[in-house]
Amino acid sequence: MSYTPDYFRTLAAEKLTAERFQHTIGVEAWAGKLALKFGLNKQAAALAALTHDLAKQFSLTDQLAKAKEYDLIYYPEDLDHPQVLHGRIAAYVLENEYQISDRDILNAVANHTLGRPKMSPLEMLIYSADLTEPGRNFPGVDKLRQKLYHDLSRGTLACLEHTMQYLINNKKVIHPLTILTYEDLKHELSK
Ligand code: DGI
Ligand code: FE
Ligand code: FE
Repeated sequence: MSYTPDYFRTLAAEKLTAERFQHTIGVEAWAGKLALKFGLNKQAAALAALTHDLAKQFSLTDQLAKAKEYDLIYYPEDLDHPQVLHGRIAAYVLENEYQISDRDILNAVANHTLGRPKMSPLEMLIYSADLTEPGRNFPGVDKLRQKLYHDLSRGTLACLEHTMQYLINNKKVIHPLTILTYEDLKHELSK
């Protein structure tokens, strides 16, 4: 059995709510355009896009339990904010139940919520396409899309800045990985 984008699109349609499925195919479409623009593997982008939120079908309580069971708790903050865990859980399931072995795809899924220092182009692509897919309509999203299409790394930095500002405005805790990702990319781009 080979697990193709078509397979995971059907799985996502079955498992996810209609709204989350719409979001998922929005990420697939936008990630596909960006992959073409930046010379990245379109099939890999589609696979990561279609699977990135698959673990969101589980309740937060179940996500927390699975993350503990699979040894996916890396920071104390993970326990206080279990909504950041679903990417890691999806990547674990893809590797262990679907025999997906492409490390870059697994990393892109695992790190789509918080990023990580030294993200690959595919990881940046999925992180940013998730925030700016066609269904998102927050103020400034078009500017982010333009920045991204122009320059993947600088666009991703702008996405991180947007997310941090959003968290500050809403008095939410900025996860340490979000900060590390931001500082790493900013440093990388200042060289
Ligand atoms: O799964 P999505 O809704 O498509 O988007 P996501 O995976 O980027 O975000 C999932 C949730 O994680 C969303 O509610 C925002 C939250 N989040 C992302 N970064 C941080 C965060 N929450 C906190 N407290 N701190 C972060 O740095
Ligand atoms: Fe997500
Ligand atoms: Fe998402």
